[in-house]
Amino acid sequence: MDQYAAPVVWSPATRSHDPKHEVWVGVATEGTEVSARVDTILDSTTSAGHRIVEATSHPDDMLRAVHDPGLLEFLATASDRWQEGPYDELVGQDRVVPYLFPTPAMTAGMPTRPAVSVHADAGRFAYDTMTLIGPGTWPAVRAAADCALTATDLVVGGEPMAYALCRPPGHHATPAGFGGSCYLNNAAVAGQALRAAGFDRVGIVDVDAHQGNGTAAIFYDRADVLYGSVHVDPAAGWFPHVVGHADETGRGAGTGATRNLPLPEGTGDGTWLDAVRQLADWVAAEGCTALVVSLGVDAAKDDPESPLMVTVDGYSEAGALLGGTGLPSVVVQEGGYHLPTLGALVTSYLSGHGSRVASP
Ligand code: SP5
Ligand code: ZN
Repeated sequence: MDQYAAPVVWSPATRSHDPKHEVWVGVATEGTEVSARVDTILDSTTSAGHRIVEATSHPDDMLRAVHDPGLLEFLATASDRWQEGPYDELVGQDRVVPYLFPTPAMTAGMPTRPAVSVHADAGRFAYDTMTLIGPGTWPAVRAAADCALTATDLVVGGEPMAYALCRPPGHHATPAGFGGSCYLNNAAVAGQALRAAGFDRVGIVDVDAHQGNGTAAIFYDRADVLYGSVHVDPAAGWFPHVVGHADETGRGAGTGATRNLPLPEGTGDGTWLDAVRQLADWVAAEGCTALVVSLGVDAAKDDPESPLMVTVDGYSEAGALLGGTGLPSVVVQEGGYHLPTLGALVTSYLSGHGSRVASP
């Protein structure tokens, strides 16, 4: 059988987000979630013979089904509010950075109202200081969601799999919060769109090095969308730090519909693939009729953002395991920051997944 050349859905607008820097432990560090990620993945997938498809614009309904409207409104307007000043003049800084966080530690059950100043209001939605908003952020964020929705359309139309080259990534975006380089949850949007298109039960398998706390939060109480993740153990001091432990398995109607498989630092192919296999078997056994893969390739051994040690062949085997479910699949790009190997890791995953699907 010829290798199945999965469609790669992208948008030039995803390049317009430039984080410029991330404020990490109080220091402005160079951002790792850079637009060159798009170009290297586009180059590799083109060379590997994939069909390159440009995303089309979609309405907001699927975004609104997984996110609070307040988050969408904030993200769409925050940069304009910041540019109105006086931040550029005062501090020479044109990115939206949160200044205070109105967590329960501050509000203590008191009545509160949204802050008028955007630097204070940002903390109503931002949960870290690393995920900055510039003038090009919202067009890219919205285009990334369109990539996920266009890839979903292709799968609904009969493609056995489609890859959404989403950037910025999404799996850390919660119902009403952004962080971890993520603004809107592209994988959750795809999962919701598959449900809306008539797939009864959707499985989301997340192989990014970090647990997708946003996706977990969005579906924690729901039985119709399963979420399973393999990631570096947050209890070992890794992002997202406060969630992603093995005993978090869902709540209410969603009890049992979440699985977290944390792994120790230094874990390589063997143990990591055992966990991916468990998640693939789980979504198939639970009666899912469609699959979303949160494809972070930052579990790779050369990646600067995680201590996992997965190889390029490991990613191909992960693709074969998830493709082996036989489920129609929307594969959504998440993290992955080592530019020299990023493209090869993505094409390796896609070739593994594609080796298990029949051409339409
Ligand atoms: C989507 C995704 O992979 N998000 C990654 C979120 C984890 N980022 C934690 C960053 C920790 C600080 N990294 C230091 C590098 C300074 N630029
Ligand atoms: Zn990650």
